[in-house]
Amino acid sequence: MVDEMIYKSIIESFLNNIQYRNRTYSAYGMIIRTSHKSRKEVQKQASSITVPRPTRKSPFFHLHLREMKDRPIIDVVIPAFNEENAIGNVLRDIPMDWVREVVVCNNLSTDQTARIAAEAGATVVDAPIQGYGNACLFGLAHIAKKEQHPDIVVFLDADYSDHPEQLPEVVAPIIQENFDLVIGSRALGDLERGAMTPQQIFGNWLATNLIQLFYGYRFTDLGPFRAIRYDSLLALDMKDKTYGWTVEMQVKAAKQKMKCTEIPVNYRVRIGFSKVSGTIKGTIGAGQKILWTIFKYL
Ligand SMILES: Nc1nc2c(ncn2[C@@H]2O[C@H](COP(=O)(O)OP(=O)(O)OP(=O)(O)O)[C@@H](O)[C@H]2O)c(=O)[nH]1
Ligand SMILES: [Mg+2]
Repeated sequence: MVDEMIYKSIIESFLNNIQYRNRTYSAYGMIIRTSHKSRKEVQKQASSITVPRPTRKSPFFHLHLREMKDRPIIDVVIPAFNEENAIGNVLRDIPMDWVREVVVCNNLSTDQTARIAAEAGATVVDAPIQGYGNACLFGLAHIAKKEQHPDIVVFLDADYSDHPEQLPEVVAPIIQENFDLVIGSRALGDLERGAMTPQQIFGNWLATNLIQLFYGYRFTDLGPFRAIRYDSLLALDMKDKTYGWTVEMQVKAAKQKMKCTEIPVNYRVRIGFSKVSGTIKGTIGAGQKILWTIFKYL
């Protein structure tokens, strides 16, 4: 009987999670340090921010940003492995008036990814070791060398699944409400049919519920599109070299009691060939890594 009730509540919770919108988080009845807002609220908040309209050529670019309140320096990190058909679209859609530098972390691509990214104005950093986390670490090493560190780092994927034009919405809670970490949640936004596999949806549900259970933080996704204050990112001391990267960030942020939130982001079917979620090996490998990472930091 008890088993049946537990089973029912797990199924209900899972179904709640795949309804993707307007969910009542009080249903989970756990500590909710993450806060969720409706898309309208988020868009309104983002549109009310005064953002820099700098020309990147200006020698006083940083000075302007520093001097003016609410004008943070934002750098974007994009891990990319053989994304020649997608990377140009991603770079085109990033609202560059919000961003100082876009760092494409080219992870041993054998196609034209690096050339296309450079031609589109991004800084291309070569990550000579395969792995999502590795690519991000190389991108961050490049940023760390800069004289002027950013205030915020935004991560997003190179396969054009994310909607880069939502960047202002993703950074808004950091700028306006002093959050440390903002996760772009695909579970709260519009998900194009087929953009995520059922295994991915289930994996995210499981991982976020385990984080809630063990760390007391309520997330709904481990999505790649996210923003974090640079000093908070340094405090996390990120280590993961593969697909534990996103979950490591969330688990460590929860452990350090950082101020975290989520905003709804849209997600579409990727351009190009699936490398992780579309393959059995990739799905099992990423799943294992994610679960292992959750338990590792307990
Ligand atoms: N698979 C893989 N992706 C990498 C690597 N380095 C960087 N990436 C990039 O990391 C991002 C996420 O990888 P994806 O292959 O899109 O993973 P996914 O979104 O889980 O699954 P699919 O989009 O279905 O393949 C993409 O921008 C990749 O180009 C790497 O070593 N392996
Ligand atoms: Mg992808």
